[in-house]
Amino acid sequence: MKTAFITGASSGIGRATAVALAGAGFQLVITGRRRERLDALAQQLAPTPVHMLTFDVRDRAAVEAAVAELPDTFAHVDVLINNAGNAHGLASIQEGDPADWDAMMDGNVKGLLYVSRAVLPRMGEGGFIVNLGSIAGHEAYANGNVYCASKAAVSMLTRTMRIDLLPKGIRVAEVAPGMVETEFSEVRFKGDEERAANVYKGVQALQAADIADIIQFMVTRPPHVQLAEVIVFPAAQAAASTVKRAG
Ligand code: 8X3
Repeated sequence: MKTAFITGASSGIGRATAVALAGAGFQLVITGRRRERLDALAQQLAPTPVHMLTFDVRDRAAVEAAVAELPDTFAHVDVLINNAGNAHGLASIQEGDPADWDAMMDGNVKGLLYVSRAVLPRMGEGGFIVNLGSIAGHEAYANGNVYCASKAAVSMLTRTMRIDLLPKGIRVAEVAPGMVETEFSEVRFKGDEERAANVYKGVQALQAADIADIIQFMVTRPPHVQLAEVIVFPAAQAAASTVKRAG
C-alpha cells in the first residue's frame, strides 16, 4: 500500500485530500495542530490505515521529532502533500500587522521547507510532492502583499525542488487554486464570519473536494508523467480580482 503524508489535514483542502487519497487506496499520515479533528478524520477514513501526527509546521523541532517517530509501517512516504498554510489579514503594506506577516511566512514558506526536509529522506524513486500554492502566487492583488509573496515563494520553491529532486526521481508539482470555499476566509478575517461570507457571495466557488480531485489525479498518473503546475478557478472567476457575481 502506498503512503501519502498530508499536512494541514484537519480541515479544508487537506482534509478533502485525505478522503480522496484514502478512496484511491493510499494509507495516510495525517498531520495538523488539532488532534480532535485528526481523530475524527481517522475514524471517518476507517478501514484505511492512518497514522496521526500533531504538530504546527512552523515549529521545526516539532516537525523533525514527529517525522522521526513514524512507525515502520509508515516509514516510507510515496506522496507528500504540503497543504498546511493560511492567509492572516488583508491589509496594505503600510498598515499590515507584522505578526500576521510572520504567521504567513513561517507557515506557508518555512513550514513547507521544514516538512519537506524532514520527509524527503523517506522518499525515493517514483515519489511525488504536491505543494499547495495559490493564484495569489501568480498574480498581485490589492492588500495581498505578504500572502501573495508567500505563495509566490511556494511556486518558485516548487520549480526549484523539481530540479533538485530530479536525480532522485521524485516529481514535484504545484496546485494553485483561485476561490475555494473553506475556512480560509474566516481565518484570514480572524473569525469575522460576515466578511468571510461576502468573499463567496453570489459565486459558486470551488469546494475543497474539487481541489482534492485534481491532486488525486496528479499523484495517480503513471510514474513517467509529471503534471507540474495546475491553476484552477471556479467558472465564475477569470483572474484573482475578476469574479462574476450573481445578483
Ligand atoms: C486563495 C486565493 O485569491 O484569495 O489562496 O488569494 S486568493
